[in-house]
Amino acid sequence: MSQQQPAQEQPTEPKYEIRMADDGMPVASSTFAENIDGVYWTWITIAIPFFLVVVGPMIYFALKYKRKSEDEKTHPLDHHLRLEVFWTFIPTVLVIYLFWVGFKAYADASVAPNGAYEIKVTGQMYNWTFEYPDGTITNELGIPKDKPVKLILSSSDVIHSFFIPEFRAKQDAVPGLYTSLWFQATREGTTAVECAEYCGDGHSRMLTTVEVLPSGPDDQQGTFENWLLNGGVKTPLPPVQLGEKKYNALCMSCHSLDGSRIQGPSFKGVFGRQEKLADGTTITVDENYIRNSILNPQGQIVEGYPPTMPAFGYLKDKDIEGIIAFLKEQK
Ligand code: HEC
Ligand SMILES: [Cu+2]
Repeated sequence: MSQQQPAQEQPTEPKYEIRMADDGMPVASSTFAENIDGVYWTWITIAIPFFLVVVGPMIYFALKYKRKSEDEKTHPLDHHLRLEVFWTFIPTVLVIYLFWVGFKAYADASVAPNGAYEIKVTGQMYNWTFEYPDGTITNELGIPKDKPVKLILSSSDVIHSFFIPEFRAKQDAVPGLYTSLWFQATREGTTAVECAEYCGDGHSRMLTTVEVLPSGPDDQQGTFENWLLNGGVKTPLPPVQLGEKKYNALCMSCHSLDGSRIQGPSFKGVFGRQEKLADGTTITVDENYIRNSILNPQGQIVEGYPPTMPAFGYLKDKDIEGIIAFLKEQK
């Protein structure tokens, strides 16, 4: 059923890019990211030499002093107080030091500063929604640079985990519970947001982006405030592009563009298609059918598919029109 498409016909992949630093880690793009990397490198630099110093001689001695026969005498020396005090003392000091390093970084990363900008985040199989204080709802996070931001997370189905690798920030999103996560971004640009808790077969595609914008007046192009005023876009998009953006954020995990079946029917050639429904009737896919499928997916179920599509009641008319325009393009 799934056909290979020539490369140029592939849908343009959304950019879920993570910028990488020279040390092999994602670029540290939040105020506490370097602290957290510091903990990591402290542990690594202490753990690797200790591992070698302990395990190396252990293997060597185990081989060298292996008891060769039943009547071979073991060495009478089995205790050395000074040596034991010595090798108990050093690890104790080290462990206390490592605890302190880790605890301090954890405490800094856990407590949001007063007055942080609050955004409500909801995880759902398989997308994220962000709700801003002014009521704007988006599927891609936009935040001001150099300002503390606090996310209040929850989930409408199973446990997800909200993860921004560049920020070294991760927190579970749990149904029926609010958790929180804060950070202050230090670098402009766009980076990936991942789901870090296996949540179902669309988990690996539960991706979105966070765009860090300079803070400034809301009538100035390119600022976070202007972005928010425009409903979460830098410049208002033409319908097809808006639809593509919504598709990437909300529908891609279940509907392909290349004819292959994921959870739902492919959108390849969807517009104008004759569809057999579970109740035995046949319909033609038109604007109203698509609109109803988005707002009330349980109303008409395509035959042979499970009724698992969530409703997207919060989408604005403009978004739905964009999606319809985008689907018409999928010939
Ligand atoms: C969790 C998976 C899932 C997501 C996410 C999802 N859908 Fe669906 N969708 C389905 C399934 C399963 C069906 C088939 C059963 C049905 O008709 O409800 C379906 C059916 C449809 C249909 C009818 C298709 C046809 O061939 O008749 C349309 C249109 C549709 N979805 C649009 C969307 C749009 C637009 C989005 C994003 C805003 C979306 N869906 C997101 C699972 C999903
Ligand atoms: Cu998830």
